[in-house]
Amino acid sequence: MLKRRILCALFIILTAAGCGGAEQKQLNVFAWANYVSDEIRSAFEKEFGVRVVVDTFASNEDLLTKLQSGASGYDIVMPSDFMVGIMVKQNLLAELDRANIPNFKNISPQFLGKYYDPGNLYSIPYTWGTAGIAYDSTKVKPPPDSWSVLWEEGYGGSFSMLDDQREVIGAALKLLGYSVNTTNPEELAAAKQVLIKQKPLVKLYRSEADEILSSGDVDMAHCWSGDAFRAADNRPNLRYVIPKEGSTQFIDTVCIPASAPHKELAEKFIDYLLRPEVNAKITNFTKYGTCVSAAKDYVSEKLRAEPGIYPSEEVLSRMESLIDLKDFTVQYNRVWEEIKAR
Ligand code: SPD
Repeated sequence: MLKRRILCALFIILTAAGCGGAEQKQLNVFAWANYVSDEIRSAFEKEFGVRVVVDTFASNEDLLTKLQSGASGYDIVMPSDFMVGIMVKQNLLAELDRANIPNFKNISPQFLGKYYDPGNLYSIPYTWGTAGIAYDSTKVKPPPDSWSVLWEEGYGGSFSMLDDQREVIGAALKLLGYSVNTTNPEELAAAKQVLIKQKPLVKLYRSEADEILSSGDVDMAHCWSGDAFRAADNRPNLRYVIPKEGSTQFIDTVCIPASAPHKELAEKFIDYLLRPEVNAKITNFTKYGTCVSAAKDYVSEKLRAEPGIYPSEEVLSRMESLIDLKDFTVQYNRVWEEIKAR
């Protein structure tokens, strides 16, 4: 009897201390596909004695819709640059407690204080990269240097476009010589027309281009840089090009939703990601650029020397970051819906 009472008391004490609830010990992450490796996930689980569950999304708009629909249950989300600003305005993100993120000091200053979150009150940079074209050099000849290859009849049915409205409309705008952030209705209408013309040639719209390039489903893909190099590990004939007309450049971030059930644990996770050795593992896995200077020492030499991952200043000067288009966003939404519905 005494033993049972002692056990009961122990159970109540542990539960009140938050040690007994299984719910307290789960970190729910909502990330881009192939962004959080099993290695990172399980090492964090082991060190912190918690469970990490990772779900994935394919575009910033999908992530926004999920957060707008109410308590998502997610503790960590990974919006890109322009989407951070949109989410802050809609009160969807929690302010980060820097006291719980001492490794914030490891972030390279060039990735801090950006337009989308000037004080980095809500976001820390995770990786950075570009959008371009990955192609099988034995099948796509001569090597493409322009977005126009994605409009060539001869490649009809053999390539994919990202399933991401700002990126796809952005590629069409660049093809036409316009800004990816245009709010000129005529320029947007012209982009819509070329995308409608392109649609019969597109095998599929898919953001996880690394997967369909690796499996051989497509020979060419509009994709993000890291995904092209991930696929090239499985298909060595793949090459990545940033078209001469220019393209988009992005910083993907780590944030905590305002409704996160486990904010402190989420901050511990963010701090963990900012350890140089851990951050280098992220880069070695995702093949995107690191935002932590000391991590570069642990990044594989091959990746450090890859101009498709760390482009020259000349190439970077042709890139644009996506920005929040405010009220004009509805026009882009409409164009995207029309293209997808055809
Ligand atoms: N597999 C990881 C993909 C990361 C994509 N970042 C998207 C940037 C959108 N502008």
